[in-house]
Amino acid sequence: MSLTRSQSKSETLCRVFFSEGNNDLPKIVVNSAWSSAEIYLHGAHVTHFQKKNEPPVLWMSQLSNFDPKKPIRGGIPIIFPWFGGRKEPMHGFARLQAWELLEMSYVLDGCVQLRLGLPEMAPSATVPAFSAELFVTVGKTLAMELVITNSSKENFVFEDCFHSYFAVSDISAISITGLKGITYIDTCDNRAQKVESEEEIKIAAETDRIYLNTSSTVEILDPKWQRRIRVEKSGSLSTVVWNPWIAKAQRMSDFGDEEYLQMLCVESGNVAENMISLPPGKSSSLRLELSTLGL
Ligand code: TA6
Repeated sequence: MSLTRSQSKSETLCRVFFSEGNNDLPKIVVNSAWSSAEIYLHGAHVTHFQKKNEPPVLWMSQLSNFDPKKPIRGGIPIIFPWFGGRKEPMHGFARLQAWELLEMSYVLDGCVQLRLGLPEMAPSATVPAFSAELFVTVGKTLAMELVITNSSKENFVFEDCFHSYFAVSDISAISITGLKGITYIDTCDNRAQKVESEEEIKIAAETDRIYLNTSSTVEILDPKWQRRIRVEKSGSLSTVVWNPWIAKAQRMSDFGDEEYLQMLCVESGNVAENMISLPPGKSSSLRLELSTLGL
């Protein structure tokens, strides 16, 4: 196969290889000119993204399971076709399935794009025939796109979400911007609906908020690490902000008791009132791009 000059240049700037990850689960390792990333086929789960000479962007629990029947704790779980625990399994089945690598391509300026597919599943009473593909582009930023196609003859109502876990220096030192004035469901207060009043949100207790009807870019300001993590999205109307704090962290077996101090979830999707109703033959696209900047 002859490579174009730019492609061969991209190939020299970026290396992709397969390896046996934790518990011998297959993973793909990407080393670009600017960053590194790891993606497990289990759940098409991005478990690592880090810019050179910077702290990791994504957080992983030291106690995470790597069991084909359990979700990985940390990174970016793919939540589909439902969010939350109203049905089993919690947060849907997509993050528990073995996805397949369908394509790998070098895109310009030394980035690489992976296309992964969720193997076809038999339709059920609640989930009609669909296809799901995930695109992951690794370079100066981490870009992801979840494309769901309704291949049935009926409406497909579902929720989708990139449940991103971010690494922070110290939960008490960071703040979150971009959500002022947005209505949210406070799941720590009987799902009361409230309006965000803070320009810079601080975390000082268990926090579990579903912000609705917002396509805003969110930033996590981290003064101790002198950086901002920018969470840009499209095709998403919901943003979830979650930190389990002390008691909930202690209740989770795959989450260290002290780990809440160095993580924060800012999740990008379409959940609750923002769930998607996809007509037959149509596709939806949920996009996320993560970047880091100085403070
Ligand atoms: O996104 C917030 C949330 O729904 C929390 O309520 C908490 O349950 C979290 O997701 C983690 O869910 P998981 O199933 O990954 O333990």
